[in-house]
Amino acid sequence: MYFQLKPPSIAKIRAKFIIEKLGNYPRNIDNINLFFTGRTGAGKTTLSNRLLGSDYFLSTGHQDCTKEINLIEFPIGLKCFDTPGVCSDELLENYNRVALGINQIEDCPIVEDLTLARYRENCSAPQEENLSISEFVNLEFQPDLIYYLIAPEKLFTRGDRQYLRDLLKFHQNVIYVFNMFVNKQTGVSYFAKEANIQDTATQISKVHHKVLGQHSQPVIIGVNCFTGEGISDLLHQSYMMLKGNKGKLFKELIQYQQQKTPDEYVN
Ligand SMILES: Nc1nc2c(ncn2[C@@H]2O[C@H](COP(=O)(O)OP(=O)(O)OP(=O)(O)O)[C@@H](O)[C@H]2O)c(=O)[nH]1
Ligand SMILES: [Mg+2]
Repeated sequence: MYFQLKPPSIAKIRAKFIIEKLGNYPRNIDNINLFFTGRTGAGKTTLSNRLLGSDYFLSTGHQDCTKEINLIEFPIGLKCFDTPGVCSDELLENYNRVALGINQIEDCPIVEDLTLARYRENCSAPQEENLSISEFVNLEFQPDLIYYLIAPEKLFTRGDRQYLRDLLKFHQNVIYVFNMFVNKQTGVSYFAKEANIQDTATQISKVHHKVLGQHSQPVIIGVNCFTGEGISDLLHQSYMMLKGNKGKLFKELIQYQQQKTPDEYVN
């Protein structure tokens, strides 16, 4: 075959409009601190890149095994934090815990300082700062919303459950994002079996109910961080969870995408 024509990806087009809207947003919003957390390799950095439509981290080679706390700052007041992964290395997990303001794991090296890498639009390299824990705490980056990335084929084991228990004691605005891995060439989903997905969801629900009570329903959604499928649902759930002025930004992002995507797709 000489030519292989593929239709454009709607998910990619939509992601492009997120960054466009954030760049032209007409007014400042209340500060929104959005955190990405989850197990090492679950897809935190890939999702932040896909969501923000720009390969911020890839360009500097920081995407694999994030060790610093990476912060993307948008002039309108949105801050996105990509944190070190949990459940692989206890020291890395303690960095994650410090970033989110939760208790560190005892009996393992305690973190006393950290590196915050700030990425800003149009800057090729991040600005890195070494901060003591108290200096970091004084910056008051309280999470408004947390995307908890989960690779369901890896299940939700004891370490994950312990981490989630600790997280929920401090923060309740958590969206559980199942990253449905796809083959990068074909875009076809693989790995996670229905039973894995069910089992992981059940384990999460148990911990969630135990810490927050039976009335609190966990918000679990499926996305593919690589292709961007499911991101519209993620934005919608973010709007529902944040509500008020902060939630409005997500609503406007969805509306902007809905307005612009059909024309761009046809073109
Ligand atoms: N094949 C495939 N690879 C994916 C997909 N999503 C993410 N990946 C890859 O999985 C690897 C890990 O993803 P990352 O986004 O770096 O994971 P992370 O959660 O940021 O990991 P840490 O920073 O180490 O905690 C990367 O090499 C991604 O390219 C997918 O849908 N399909
Ligand atoms: Mg990462």
